Amino acid sequence: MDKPSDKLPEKAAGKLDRESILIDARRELSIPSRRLFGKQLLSLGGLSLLTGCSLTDDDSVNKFLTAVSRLNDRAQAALFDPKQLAPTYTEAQITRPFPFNAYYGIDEVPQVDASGYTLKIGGLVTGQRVWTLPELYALPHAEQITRHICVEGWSAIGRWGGTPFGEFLRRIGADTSAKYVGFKCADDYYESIDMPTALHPQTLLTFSYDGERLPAKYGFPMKLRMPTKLGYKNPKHIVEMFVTNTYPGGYWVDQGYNWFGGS
Ligand SMILES: Nc1nc2c(c(=O)[nH]1)N[C@H]1C(S)=C(S)[C@@H](COP(=O)(O)O)O[C@H]1N2
Ligand SMILES: [Mo]
Repeated sequence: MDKPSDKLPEKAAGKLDRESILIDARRELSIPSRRLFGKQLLSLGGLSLLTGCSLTDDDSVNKFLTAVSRLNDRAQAALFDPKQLAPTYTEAQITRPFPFNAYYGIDEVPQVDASGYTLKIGGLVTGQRVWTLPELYALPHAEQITRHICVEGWSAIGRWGGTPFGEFLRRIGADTSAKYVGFKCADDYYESIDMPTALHPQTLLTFSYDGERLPAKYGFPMKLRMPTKLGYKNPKHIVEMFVTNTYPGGYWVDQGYNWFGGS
Protein backbone atom coordinates (compact mmCIF):
# COMPACT_ATOMS: atom_id res chain seq x y z
CA MET A 1 0.00 0.00 0.00
CA ASP A 2 1.38 3.39 -0.94
CA LYS A 3 1.33 6.15 1.54
CA PRO A 4 -1.04 8.98 0.66
CA SER A 5 0.33 11.43 -1.90
CA ASP A 6 -0.01 14.30 0.54
CA LYS A 7 1.94 12.54 3.25
CA LEU A 8 3.54 15.42 5.08
CA PRO A 9 7.02 14.51 6.25
CA GLU A 10 8.12 13.23 2.85
CA LYS A 11 7.02 16.35 1.07
CA ALA A 12 8.93 18.44 3.55
CA ALA A 13 12.03 16.30 3.42
CA GLY A 14 15.04 17.68 1.64
CA LYS A 15 13.60 21.09 0.94
CA LEU A 16 12.20 23.56 3.44
CA ASP A 17 9.27 24.77 1.39
CA ARG A 18 7.42 26.60 4.13
CA GLU A 19 4.47 27.64 1.96
CA SER A 20 3.60 24.08 0.97
CA ILE A 21 4.20 22.87 4.54
CA LEU A 22 1.67 25.44 5.68
CA ILE A 23 -0.87 24.42 3.01
CA ASP A 24 -0.44 20.80 4.04
CA ALA A 25 -0.66 21.63 7.72
CA ARG A 26 -3.88 23.55 7.14
CA ARG A 27 -5.29 20.70 5.09
CA GLU A 28 -4.28 18.31 7.85
CA LEU A 29 -6.17 20.42 10.37
CA SER A 30 -9.05 20.86 7.87
CA ILE A 31 -12.57 21.01 9.26
CA PRO A 32 -11.91 20.19 12.92
CA SER A 33 -9.53 23.16 13.05
CA ARG A 34 -12.38 25.51 12.17
CA ARG A 35 -14.37 24.18 15.08
CA LEU A 36 -11.40 24.22 17.42
CA PHE A 37 -9.89 27.53 16.53
CA GLY A 38 -12.86 29.48 15.23
CA LYS A 39 -12.83 31.09 11.81
CA GLN A 40 -9.30 32.33 12.20
CA LEU A 41 -6.86 31.02 9.64
CA LEU A 42 -3.73 29.85 11.35
CA SER A 43 -0.44 31.28 10.23
CA LEU A 44 2.71 29.18 10.13
CA GLY A 45 3.84 31.20 13.16
CA GLY A 46 0.59 30.41 14.94
CA LEU A 47 0.98 26.71 14.28
CA SER A 48 4.60 26.84 15.42
CA LEU A 49 3.48 28.44 18.67
CA LEU A 50 0.73 25.84 19.17
CA THR A 51 3.09 22.96 18.58
CA GLY A 52 6.08 24.54 20.30
CA CYS A 53 8.29 23.73 17.29
CA SER A 54 10.63 26.03 15.44
CA LEU A 55 11.16 25.32 11.74
CA THR A 56 14.88 25.49 11.31
CA ASP A 57 15.79 22.18 9.71
CA ASP A 58 14.20 19.02 8.29
CA ASP A 59 14.19 17.38 11.69
CA SER A 60 12.22 20.17 13.27
CA VAL A 61 9.85 20.28 10.28
CA ASN A 62 9.13 16.58 10.78
CA LYS A 63 8.51 17.13 14.49
CA PHE A 64 6.28 20.06 13.65
CA LEU A 65 4.18 18.09 11.18
CA THR A 66 3.79 15.21 13.63
CA ALA A 67 2.71 17.70 16.28
CA VAL A 68 0.18 19.27 13.88
CA SER A 69 -1.18 15.82 13.16
CA ARG A 70 -1.55 15.20 16.91
CA LEU A 71 -3.44 18.52 17.20
CA ASN A 72 -5.80 17.09 14.63
CA ASP A 73 -6.10 13.91 16.72
CA ARG A 74 -7.14 15.98 19.70
CA ALA A 75 -9.66 17.88 17.58
CA GLN A 76 -11.14 14.63 16.28
CA ALA A 77 -11.22 13.13 19.77
CA ALA A 78 -13.00 16.24 21.06
CA LEU A 79 -15.57 16.01 18.27
CA PHE A 80 -16.12 12.25 18.63
CA ASP A 81 -19.62 11.58 19.89
CA PRO A 82 -19.65 8.26 21.75
CA LYS A 83 -23.39 7.88 21.16
CA GLN A 84 -23.45 8.73 17.45
CA LEU A 85 -23.93 5.57 15.38
CA ALA A 86 -22.35 4.90 11.99
CA PRO A 87 -24.86 4.00 9.25
CA THR A 88 -25.82 0.35 8.85
CA TYR A 89 -26.93 -1.32 5.62
CA THR A 90 -29.06 -4.16 4.34
CA GLU A 91 -27.93 -7.61 3.26
CA ALA A 92 -28.56 -6.61 -0.39
CA GLN A 93 -26.12 -3.70 -0.11
CA ILE A 94 -23.12 -5.87 0.83
CA THR A 95 -20.20 -5.43 -1.58
CA ARG A 96 -19.42 -8.76 -3.27
CA PRO A 97 -16.70 -9.78 -3.38
CA PHE A 98 -15.51 -7.77 -0.41
CA PRO A 99 -12.00 -6.38 -1.13
CA PHE A 100 -8.88 -7.69 0.57
CA ASN A 101 -6.25 -5.21 1.71
CA ALA A 102 -3.03 -5.37 3.71
CA TYR A 103 0.48 -3.94 3.45
CA TYR A 104 1.37 -7.11 1.50
CA GLY A 105 -0.29 -9.18 -1.23
CA ILE A 106 -2.99 -11.78 -0.67
CA ASP A 107 -0.52 -14.67 -1.11
CA GLU A 108 1.33 -13.47 2.01
CA VAL A 109 -1.66 -13.48 4.35
CA PRO A 110 -0.63 -14.99 7.70
CA GLN A 111 -2.08 -18.47 8.26
CA VAL A 112 -2.86 -18.52 11.97
CA ASP A 113 -3.25 -22.02 13.45
CA ALA A 114 -6.59 -22.20 15.27
CA SER A 115 -5.69 -24.97 17.72
CA GLY A 116 -2.51 -23.34 18.99
CA TYR A 117 -3.91 -19.83 18.96
CA THR A 118 -4.17 -17.73 22.12
CA LEU A 119 -5.07 -14.09 22.58
CA LYS A 120 -2.86 -12.42 25.15
CA ILE A 121 -4.44 -9.72 27.34
CA GLY A 122 -2.17 -7.34 29.21
CA GLY A 123 -1.67 -3.86 30.58
CA LEU A 124 -4.18 -2.10 32.81
CA VAL A 125 -6.61 -5.00 33.30
CA THR A 126 -7.36 -7.13 36.36
CA GLY A 127 -7.75 -10.22 34.17
CA GLN A 128 -4.29 -10.57 32.62
CA ARG A 129 -4.38 -13.96 30.95
CA VAL A 130 -4.62 -15.67 27.59
CA TRP A 131 -7.88 -16.59 25.88
CA THR A 132 -8.43 -19.56 23.57
CA LEU A 133 -10.68 -19.42 20.52
CA PRO A 134 -13.46 -21.61 21.99
CA GLU A 135 -13.59 -19.23 24.97
CA LEU A 136 -13.81 -16.21 22.67
CA TYR A 137 -16.44 -17.85 20.45
CA ALA A 138 -18.61 -18.42 23.55
CA LEU A 139 -18.90 -14.66 24.20
CA PRO A 140 -22.18 -12.79 23.44
CA HIS A 141 -22.60 -12.33 19.69
CA ALA A 142 -23.79 -9.39 17.55
CA GLU A 143 -23.97 -8.96 13.77
CA GLN A 144 -23.40 -5.72 11.89
CA ILE A 145 -23.49 -4.57 8.27
CA THR A 146 -21.35 -1.45 7.96
CA ARG A 147 -19.15 0.43 5.53
CA HIS A 148 -15.38 0.03 5.64
CA ILE A 149 -13.54 3.09 4.26
CA CYS A 150 -9.92 2.79 3.17
CA VAL A 151 -7.73 5.88 2.74
CA GLU A 152 -6.49 4.38 -0.51
CA GLY A 153 -9.74 5.53 -2.05
CA TRP A 154 -12.18 2.64 -1.82
CA SER A 155 -15.00 1.75 0.48
CA ALA A 156 -17.08 -1.40 0.74
CA ILE A 157 -20.03 -2.66 2.76
CA GLY A 158 -19.51 -5.88 4.70
CA ARG A 159 -21.12 -7.98 7.39
CA TRP A 160 -19.14 -8.81 10.50
CA GLY A 161 -20.13 -10.80 13.57
CA GLY A 162 -18.55 -10.81 16.99
CA THR A 163 -18.67 -9.61 20.52
CA PRO A 164 -19.23 -6.00 21.61
CA PHE A 165 -15.73 -4.83 22.52
CA GLY A 166 -16.82 -2.58 25.41
CA GLU A 167 -18.43 -5.56 27.14
CA PHE A 168 -15.31 -7.62 26.56
CA LEU A 169 -13.17 -4.86 28.10
CA ARG A 170 -15.39 -4.85 31.18
CA ARG A 171 -15.23 -8.65 31.36
CA ILE A 172 -11.42 -8.60 31.43
CA GLY A 173 -11.47 -5.91 34.10
CA ALA A 174 -9.98 -3.22 31.88
CA ASP A 175 -9.34 0.19 33.39
CA THR A 176 -11.78 2.02 31.10
CA SER A 177 -10.47 5.36 32.36
CA ALA A 178 -7.15 4.56 30.63
CA LYS A 179 -6.41 6.37 27.37
CA TYR A 180 -5.61 3.63 24.86
CA VAL A 181 -6.12 0.05 23.81
CA GLY A 182 -3.17 -1.29 21.82
CA PHE A 183 -3.11 -4.31 19.48
CA LYS A 184 -0.38 -6.58 18.13
CA CYS A 185 -1.09 -8.75 15.10
CA ALA A 186 0.19 -12.03 13.66
CA ASP A 187 1.83 -10.05 10.83
CA ASP A 188 3.95 -7.01 11.71
CA TYR A 189 0.89 -4.82 12.02
CA TYR A 190 0.05 -2.99 15.23
CA GLU A 191 -2.56 -0.39 16.08
CA SER A 192 -4.01 1.54 18.98
CA ILE A 193 -7.32 3.26 19.58
CA ASP A 194 -8.78 5.77 22.01
CA MET A 195 -10.90 4.42 24.90
CA PRO A 196 -14.14 6.23 23.87
CA THR A 197 -13.99 4.43 20.49
CA ALA A 198 -13.15 1.12 22.20
CA LEU A 199 -16.33 1.52 24.26
CA HIS A 200 -18.49 2.65 21.30
CA PRO A 201 -21.56 0.38 20.94
CA GLN A 202 -20.67 -0.49 17.32
CA THR A 203 -17.07 -1.50 18.06
CA LEU A 204 -16.99 -5.29 17.72
CA LEU A 205 -14.30 -7.89 18.21
CA THR A 206 -15.28 -9.93 15.17
CA PHE A 207 -14.79 -13.64 14.48
CA SER A 208 -17.03 -14.03 11.44
CA TYR A 209 -17.53 -12.48 8.04
CA ASP A 210 -20.92 -12.76 6.29
CA GLY A 211 -22.03 -15.59 8.55
CA GLU A 212 -18.85 -17.67 8.08
CA ARG A 213 -15.79 -18.02 10.27
CA LEU A 214 -13.54 -15.02 9.48
CA PRO A 215 -11.35 -16.15 6.56
CA ALA A 216 -7.58 -15.70 6.70
CA LYS A 217 -7.64 -12.84 4.18
CA TYR A 218 -10.05 -10.81 6.34
CA GLY A 219 -8.05 -11.38 9.51
CA PHE A 220 -8.52 -14.87 11.01
CA PRO A 221 -8.98 -15.40 13.86
CA MET A 222 -10.22 -11.91 14.64
CA LYS A 223 -10.50 -8.37 13.41
CA LEU A 224 -11.47 -5.39 15.52
CA ARG A 225 -14.22 -3.75 13.52
CA MET A 226 -14.98 -0.06 14.09
CA PRO A 227 -17.37 1.54 11.60
CA THR A 228 -16.48 4.93 13.13
CA LYS A 229 -12.87 4.59 12.01
CA LEU A 230 -10.94 4.34 8.75
CA GLY A 231 -9.88 0.92 7.48
CA TYR A 232 -6.28 1.05 8.67
CA LYS A 233 -7.43 1.51 12.29
CA ASN A 234 -9.15 -1.93 12.18
CA PRO A 235 -6.48 -4.51 13.09
CA LYS A 236 -6.76 -8.05 11.65
CA HIS A 237 -5.07 -11.23 13.01
CA ILE A 238 -4.95 -9.83 16.56
CA VAL A 239 -2.73 -11.89 18.88
CA GLU A 240 -2.32 -9.47 21.77
CA MET A 241 -4.12 -6.51 23.26
CA PHE A 242 -3.24 -4.22 26.13
CA VAL A 243 -4.76 -1.28 27.95
CA THR A 244 -2.37 1.59 28.53
CA ASN A 245 -1.88 5.29 29.15
CA THR A 246 1.31 5.31 27.07
CA TYR A 247 0.67 6.23 23.43
CA PRO A 248 1.33 3.03 21.43
CA GLY A 249 1.14 4.43 17.84
CA GLY A 250 0.30 2.22 14.89
CA TYR A 251 1.75 0.73 11.69
CA TRP A 252 0.57 3.47 9.32
CA VAL A 253 0.30 6.18 11.97
CA ASP A 254 4.03 5.87 12.65
CA GLN A 255 4.57 6.54 8.93
CA GLY A 256 2.62 9.79 8.92
CA TYR A 257 -1.07 8.87 8.97
CA ASN A 258 -3.35 10.63 11.38
CA TRP A 259 -3.77 8.59 14.60
CA PHE A 260 -7.45 9.21 15.43
CA GLY A 261 -8.41 8.10 11.89
CA GLY A 262 -12.13 8.81 12.25
CA SER A 263 -14.41 8.20 9.28
N1 LIG B 1 -2.95 -7.17 10.68
C1 LIG B 1 -3.30 -6.28 9.74
N2 LIG B 1 -4.44 -5.58 9.89
C2 LIG B 1 -4.83 -4.66 8.95
C3 LIG B 1 -4.01 -4.40 7.80
C4 LIG B 1 -2.80 -5.15 7.68
O1 LIG B 1 -2.02 -5.00 6.71
N3 LIG B 1 -2.48 -6.08 8.65
N4 LIG B 1 -4.41 -3.46 6.86
C5 LIG B 1 -5.43 -2.48 7.28
C6 LIG B 1 -6.03 -1.78 6.14
S1 LIG B 1 -5.15 -0.48 5.48
C7 LIG B 1 -7.30 -2.09 5.68
S2 LIG B 1 -8.06 -1.18 4.48
C8 LIG B 1 -8.05 -3.24 6.25
C9 LIG B 1 -8.45 -4.22 5.13
O2 LIG B 1 -9.31 -5.22 5.63
P1 LIG B 1 -9.96 -6.29 4.62
O3 LIG B 1 -8.84 -7.13 4.05
O4 LIG B 1 -10.91 -7.06 5.46
O5 LIG B 1 -10.63 -5.50 3.53
O6 LIG B 1 -7.32 -3.94 7.23
C10 LIG B 1 -6.53 -3.14 8.10
N5 LIG B 1 -5.99 -4.00 9.12
MO1 LIG C 1 -6.77 0.72 4.30
